[in-house]
Amino acid sequence: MSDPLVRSRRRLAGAALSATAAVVALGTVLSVSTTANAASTLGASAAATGRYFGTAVAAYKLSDTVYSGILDREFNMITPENEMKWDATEPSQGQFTFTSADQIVAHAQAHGQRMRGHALAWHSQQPGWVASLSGTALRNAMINHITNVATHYKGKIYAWDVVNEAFSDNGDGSRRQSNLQATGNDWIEVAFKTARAADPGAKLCYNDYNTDGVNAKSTAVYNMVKDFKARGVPIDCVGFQSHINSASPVPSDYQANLQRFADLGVDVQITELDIAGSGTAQANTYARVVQACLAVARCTGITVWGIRDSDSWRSGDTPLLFDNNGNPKAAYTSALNALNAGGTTTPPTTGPTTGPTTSPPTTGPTTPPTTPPAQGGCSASVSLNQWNGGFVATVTVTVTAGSGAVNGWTVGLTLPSGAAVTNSWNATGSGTSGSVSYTNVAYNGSIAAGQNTQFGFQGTGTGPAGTPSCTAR
Ligand code: 9MR
Repeated sequence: MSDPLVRSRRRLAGAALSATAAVVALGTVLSVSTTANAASTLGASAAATGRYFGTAVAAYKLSDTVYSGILDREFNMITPENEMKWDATEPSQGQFTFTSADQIVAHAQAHGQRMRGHALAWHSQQPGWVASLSGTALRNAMINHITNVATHYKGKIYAWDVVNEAFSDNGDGSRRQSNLQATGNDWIEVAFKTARAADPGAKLCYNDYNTDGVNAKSTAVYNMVKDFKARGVPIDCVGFQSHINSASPVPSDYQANLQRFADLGVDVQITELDIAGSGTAQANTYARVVQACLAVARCTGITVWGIRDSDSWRSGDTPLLFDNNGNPKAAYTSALNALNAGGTTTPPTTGPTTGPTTSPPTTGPTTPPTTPPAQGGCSASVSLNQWNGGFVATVTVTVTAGSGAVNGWTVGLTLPSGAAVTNSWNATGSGTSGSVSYTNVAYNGSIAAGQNTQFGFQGTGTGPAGTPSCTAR
């Protein structure tokens, strides 16, 4: 008798009643079961809105199967917790060790995870030898460090924390006093330009803590980013560490702060998230942070600073998403639900958004030289990263196979008119324009037959063209 519309309304009413009963009976479980097509891992759920979900990783834990099991199931971005820092990668000047960091990169590549490089220039975790340097020597050491590390990982890094924690907590927006700052206020932009030259495909980020809300420190960073964008200094992203505890709660203007940076034309990311606490309070705070990122279109991802509570640098705060046994906590479910609830879809992932106005041509060979041996048993070739207004030249000096070892070398190059060298590394330079030459330093003069070494220099204008000369001793 009743018409189909009424029958249908009754069915809907009945369904609504059962759903209400389910809410009462199931409580919070309902939010999981009613989310259509909900992804079941953090990484997959973040990917549904074009974002990533990452974690800090320690290389020595990769052999722990509970650890790597969670890592590979849940996370699609990795930040090495310590392995890419200056003390780890250049323990002695000019001697680079990448073993542990390479292990993490290999793991990421084998499991489809992307990498955030951390950190090229930082006042902390510097190797001991850096403490004895200052002025130009320190500036050149920093440039050499960035060039070598970023070159080693060229093409393998989604984003680099180029400079970490360079602003003070004084409340006056000043720079942090550090040995790097003492080399001149331009050290940060030099670091970014150097990183861009070494790996033009990586996004270049500034990363800091206590910048999560609008305050004097974050405003100082904001002004720096604005200035960089105005002057064409390459910067693509800003990282907000977000180490949250009772002394440092989530600011009320967290989302607004992310948004004001995004409005400058950079991506923003939550880079070292951990939230002290437990239970519902902790779970709710995780949801709040996730929601803030999802509400900002250019917030492209979230990284937590470790996997299990026991992996945390602040393990006493139990600040992470998994307990010591690797079981997901309420905070995990809450973060996942918040991700599954969706948000503003981020723009498609692209490469760096600023930088050279013309793509840097690779004018030199990237492989060992193919030039004929020059007099004295060595040859040299240049790999050039050129951008609008500047360049970094990486020179490979190769001792001719079968010619016997050499104990020293000098390479000569010619710079075009208007070009000038600003600094160099792993060699002693003579001249800054026109004809310039570079001679080995103490640790790279002796080279066996068939072996090679590299040095580099940076300058303004157009880099050298043609084949350099090489004289061996
Ligand atoms: O988690 C890192 C810990 O293992 C190191 O001992 C510590 C040393 O400085 O650095 C920790 O990571 C820091 C990160 O690199 C930068 N932001 C603050 C992090 C916590 O101190």
